[in-house]
Amino acid sequence: MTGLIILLCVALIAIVVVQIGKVTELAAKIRGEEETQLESNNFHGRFSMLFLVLFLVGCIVSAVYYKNDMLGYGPHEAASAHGPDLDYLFNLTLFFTGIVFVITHIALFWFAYKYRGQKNRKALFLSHDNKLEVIWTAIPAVVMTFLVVGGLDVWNEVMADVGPNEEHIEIEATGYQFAWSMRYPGPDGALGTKYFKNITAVNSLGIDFNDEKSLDDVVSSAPGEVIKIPLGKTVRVRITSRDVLHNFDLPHFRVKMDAIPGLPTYFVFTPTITTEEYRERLGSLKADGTPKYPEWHEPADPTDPESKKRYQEFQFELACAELCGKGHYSMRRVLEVVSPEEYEEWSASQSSFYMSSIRNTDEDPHKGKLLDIEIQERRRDFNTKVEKALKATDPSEKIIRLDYVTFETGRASLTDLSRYELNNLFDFLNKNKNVAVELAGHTDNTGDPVANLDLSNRRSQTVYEFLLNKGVEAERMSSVGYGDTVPVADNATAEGRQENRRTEFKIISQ
Ligand SMILES: [Cu+2]
Repeated sequence: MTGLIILLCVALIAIVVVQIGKVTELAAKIRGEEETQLESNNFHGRFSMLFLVLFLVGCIVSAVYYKNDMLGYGPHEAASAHGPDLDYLFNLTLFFTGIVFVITHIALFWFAYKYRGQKNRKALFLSHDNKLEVIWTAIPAVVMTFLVVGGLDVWNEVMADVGPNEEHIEIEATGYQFAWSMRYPGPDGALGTKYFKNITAVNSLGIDFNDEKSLDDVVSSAPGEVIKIPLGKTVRVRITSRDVLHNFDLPHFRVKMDAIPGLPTYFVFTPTITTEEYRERLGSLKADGTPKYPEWHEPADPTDPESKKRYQEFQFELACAELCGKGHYSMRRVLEVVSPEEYEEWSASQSSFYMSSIRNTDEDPHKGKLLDIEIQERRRDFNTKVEKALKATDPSEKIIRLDYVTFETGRASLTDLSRYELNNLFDFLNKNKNVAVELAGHTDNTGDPVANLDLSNRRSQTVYEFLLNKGVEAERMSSVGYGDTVPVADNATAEGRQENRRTEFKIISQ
């Protein structure tokens, strides 16, 4: 209905314009061409003055009206250390170009009005004027020099890389169609190397796992995952792309850099405000208790007046600022600035990409070997368990399962990796000279019970001999095979049987 009315209005206006044209033509014929022309000149001259006023007022009013929505104004002060410098440069440029903008527009329309065609007015042909040439070359030259030198100064500061010993956090952003893959350095604080030929379906970044630094790197690729960075710490982002040109854009931090396939770029910045503080700024109140920025106090969900307010739901975002394909929009990621303590806590809770997706798969170059970190972690676990057992009073709590002691199937010979756990046991016995232990072998219930008993006996004996050879006194140890007589889980399931095949030791005296 509305569409029809609009269409009718447009048609009517068109008819009116045509009719006015016809009337003017007729009037011109009656009154003579020249007079009509002069009248038309006067009309257009005045009209251009009116347009000038409306246009300039419109420009200024809209700039003031939308001020709080623009980066650098109202609540949108820069959220990074270098941001204010860039904003200042923008304002400085806006100041000079603003002056030129206003002057040229006034001159343009004023001239159109002042020198409109009039009776007896002759055109002035000004072919050359040295003074004018000098003026309009010199003034822009001086202003431009000022802007360019100031701009270079800011550029050098903003684009400076971190110093060789400067404390910083380095993260990596890899753009691809259509998402960002973020990589964090993990506890060692260093990102591992990567190489495009290593890219596989699982290892989509091509990380080189022969580089020790890669093993603890954390990868966050899911678009819904929040990117966290700590407040007040220098962050260096290594920016790369896997396919086409993308652009790493954090508008609130005034960070923007191309992600180019084959050419790593970077951006260094320091966040100066947390997400929570930025929300408070957006939701701040005036002295009289009314909102400073009312639009941020509207409900975040327009259909639900009870929903949280917009400022409470505010998030910094990472966007791709390069039109990189039809899924371009889906490259948005949320970025959260948190306190350094919260960042540390979050960082420690992340599991490394290598450990969760690569370890012991066919892509793992360290498959079948124990890594130093694993050896240390197992040692820590073992020590915690024995300490607990030493303190325990209940005899059942004095039994410790040797999780990583395993044997060749159906045989009593130790697998190669078992020695690490047995070394832990040896160190424990060596340190606690009063401790005496019983070494026990257990099997599941598959096969002949007599054979199981024999196998468990031989296996516990192997452990006994291993420790004896290392120098533990024979009188502090005994070895027993329990066969399938002491199950700890249900033998009906594969997992249960796996649980039941085990080697344990029990602290007899201490
Ligand atoms: Cu993109």
